[in-house]
Amino acid sequence: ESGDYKPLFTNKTRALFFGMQPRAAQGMLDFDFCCGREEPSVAGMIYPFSGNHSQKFYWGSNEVLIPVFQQMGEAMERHPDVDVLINFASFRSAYESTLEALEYPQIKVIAIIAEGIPEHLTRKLIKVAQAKGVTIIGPATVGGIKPGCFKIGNTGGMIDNIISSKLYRPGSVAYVSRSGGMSNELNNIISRNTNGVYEGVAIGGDRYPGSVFIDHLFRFQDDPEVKMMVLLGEVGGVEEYEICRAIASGRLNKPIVAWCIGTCGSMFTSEVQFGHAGACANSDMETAVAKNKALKEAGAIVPPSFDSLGDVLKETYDRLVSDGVIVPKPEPPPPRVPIDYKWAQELGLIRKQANFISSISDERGEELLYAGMSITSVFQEDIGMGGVISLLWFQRRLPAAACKFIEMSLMVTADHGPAVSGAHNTIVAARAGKDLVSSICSGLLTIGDRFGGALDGAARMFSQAYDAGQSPREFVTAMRKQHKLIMGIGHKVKSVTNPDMRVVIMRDFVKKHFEKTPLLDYALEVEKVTTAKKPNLILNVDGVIAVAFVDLLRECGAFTREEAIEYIEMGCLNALFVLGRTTGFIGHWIDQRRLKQGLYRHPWDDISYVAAKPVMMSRNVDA
Ligand code: Q5B
Repeated sequence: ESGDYKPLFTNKTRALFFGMQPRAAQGMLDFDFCCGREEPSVAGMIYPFSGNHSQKFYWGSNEVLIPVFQQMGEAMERHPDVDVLINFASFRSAYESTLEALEYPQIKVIAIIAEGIPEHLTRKLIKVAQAKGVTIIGPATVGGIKPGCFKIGNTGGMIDNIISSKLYRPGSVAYVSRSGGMSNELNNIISRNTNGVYEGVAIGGDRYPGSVFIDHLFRFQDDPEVKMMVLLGEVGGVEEYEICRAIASGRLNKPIVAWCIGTCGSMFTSEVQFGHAGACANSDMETAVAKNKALKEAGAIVPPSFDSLGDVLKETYDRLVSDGVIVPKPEPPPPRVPIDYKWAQELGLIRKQANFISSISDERGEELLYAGMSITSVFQEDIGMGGVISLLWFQRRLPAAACKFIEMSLMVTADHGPAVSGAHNTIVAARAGKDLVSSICSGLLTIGDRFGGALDGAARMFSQAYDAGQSPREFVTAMRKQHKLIMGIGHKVKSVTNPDMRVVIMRDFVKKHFEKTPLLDYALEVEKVTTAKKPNLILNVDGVIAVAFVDLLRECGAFTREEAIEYIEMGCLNALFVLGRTTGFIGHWIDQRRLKQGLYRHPWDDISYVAAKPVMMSRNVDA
């Protein structure tokens, strides 16, 4: 054992991130907090794509600010205590950023997370790091963990995993593995069969890792707190033989439990490339079976299979306890760390009453859903805009004729020239320099009983009269007696002699494709009565759509009677005109902009100024 052993990590170790990784930073801060560290281990983040700023993180249940630096130099200067860089850069930029970090003498450890860095670049980095005495962990790794002290990035998983594997306090077992995923498995196995992990490092799966098994095993050998070691090697490479030599020479003399994974490789008839870039046996020596055999012969404790790794660990640990090498300490109570609201919710630990309730769409899953139908299916089944409206407005698929009717309603109401109220307002607003949304809103605000918004009134009036058994004539007379205009009847320019083709198109479609049309038939009879009085009192575009929609709600089979009544009472039918006519308003706004029309001022000769002249009061002389 070397007397001047200096650990890579202590409970004072501080790191800088290269890259914006708030999740990993929060994971480290949670770990720090549950280890009882005095200060967060993340000093700051280096992110070249934004200006200097700070990000908020939890420290227990309080909040702390962690600075983000644009320049690595400034981050180093501001945090001279930092000696670890955790490099989250992608495989494209990890080389440059690591090289840059190696220029700062304060940096002693660099963890490189990226997978896929070209091997020749990694080898260059290794050379520079070795010359400067810097330990590189990775590439292609999660990093490592030293319970009670320091955790690299996402190692060890979420806080519940950290707690269940007792990674908040040191044990006596140090391990080194290639795989980050398997190191988590080791955290679990070691915590169940011994007094826990002292330190664990995943060197990464590349062919040329920045530090190798033996580097870490030598450290563990020299660290007096480590009482036993675990090596989790794998198929590919010959590095495990170096460990055999170190055991044989006595350089490594603490108990080493070792296993190389990938023993199933011998079951394949040809060579297999396992998940890691380095996990491929290029010769018999590189197979997991050969390496396990050699390790056993060298004196490592090699279980018969991975399954019995835990048993072997327990046996070794128990022996060290009975030999007095390990003196178990009383188990401290597991720390309580507040967990993130979102995570707790995912785990089903908490529930919260929602302030909103919504039943038409859901964007949270893999795919956007319209009333339960995925957006992919919406297009695969080509349900069209009518189908989308049927899902979002009525939460159900409607028959094809109903969807077509909805689409036709939008088409016939899309525009009716620049002279109508809504278009006029939109144009005036556009010419006053207002933006698209404001101009459209100005147009939409004119929609009401008189202009375009007579659908709901028409649906109610006609169905009430029909349901009450009133004849068309009785209905017209009753309305007249009440001094009420019949909604859906009458037009400013269209008449019997100048028929509205939009009404004809809708009427003919509905008559042809709807199974039953009792209310439309009734309204057409009403029209006969009103047009007999005045030729412009036709069933207008609002009227025909409204009564046909009532027929749709009542007769198409997709709605119950109660639902049909509810939708009519609710007053949602004007939506068809609103949606349709928005198309035209947008057109008018674009048109005015395109035509570069200036501010509109209504001409005086088109306004009758009828203000009364002030009346001159004669003075009461007697007063
Ligand atoms: N009388 C539409 O009025 C209009 C009567 C009626 C019984 C009626 C009027 C009306 C109900 C609301 C309605 C939607 C204001 C219309 C639309 C979209 C548009 C617009 C476009 C587009 C027309 C003359 C005489 C009077 C009245 C009587 C009138 N309406 N009686 N029931 N409904 N309708 N709105 O021509 O005895 O002489 O005193 O309010 O359905 O907005 O293109 O322009 O796509 O943009 O000014 O199509 O009918 O008629 O008010 O001078 O009345 O007829 O009582 O009788 P007018 P008025 P009397 S579609």
